[in-house]
Amino acid sequence: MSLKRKLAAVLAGVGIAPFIVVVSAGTASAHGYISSPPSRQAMCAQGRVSNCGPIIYEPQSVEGPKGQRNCHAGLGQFAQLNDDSRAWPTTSVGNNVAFNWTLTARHATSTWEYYVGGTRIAEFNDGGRQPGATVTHNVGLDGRTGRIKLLAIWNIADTPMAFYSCVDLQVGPGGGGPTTTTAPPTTTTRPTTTTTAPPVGGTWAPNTAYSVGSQVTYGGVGYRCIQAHTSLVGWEPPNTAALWQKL
Ligand SMILES: [Cu+2]
Repeated sequence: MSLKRKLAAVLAGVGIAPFIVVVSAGTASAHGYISSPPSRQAMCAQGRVSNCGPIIYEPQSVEGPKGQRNCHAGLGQFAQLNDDSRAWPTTSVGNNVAFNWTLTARHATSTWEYYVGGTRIAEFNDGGRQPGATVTHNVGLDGRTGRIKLLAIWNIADTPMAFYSCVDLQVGPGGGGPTTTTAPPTTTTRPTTTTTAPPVGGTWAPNTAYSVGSQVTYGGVGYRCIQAHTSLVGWEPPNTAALWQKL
């Protein structure tokens, strides 16, 4: 191949790759939510709560104007998330909790806020920086015990919008230790409040590197990978046409 043609081929490749990324970010991968301890939308997406509505397909999309104090960003299609009369499972924690966000679009961030009741118990100021694909905050619960509903808010720096996640917690007495995910090697029975991947049915899994041509199943349907990537919760094949092609 002549140098000119080589160069043209390289440029064509470079031109296509960013285009694909833009398409996938614009369609299905927007935004973020608290994945552990599982937020209400995570519980729904993992199938641990039924009759959740369309949130099961896009737990990362609870986006609404800033300044709200609810679990559903004021969105009618996600109203179930704000229904406290539902039997939301809790996660058992101590008095300090590590909240992990899964961000499928890394928006420049002003602040992260954490509320219990009407009280803001923590705030993290990112000053407009772009976060990584995952973000962890350690939050103290100030001696609260028993069942609590925590509301976390991700405030975007360059839009009027924010993302809302409610997490139902059972706060143990005498806490102080961070929430851990270490599995006891002993015979101790452990409550099934884990942060493992959702049992969605199929061979697709989050946090997995897929190369072009890899084949998976999801929801009873086969898919072939058309762009190499590392999967994330929220990037399930039905949500990411730029990454997966139906077989
Ligand atoms: Cu977004």
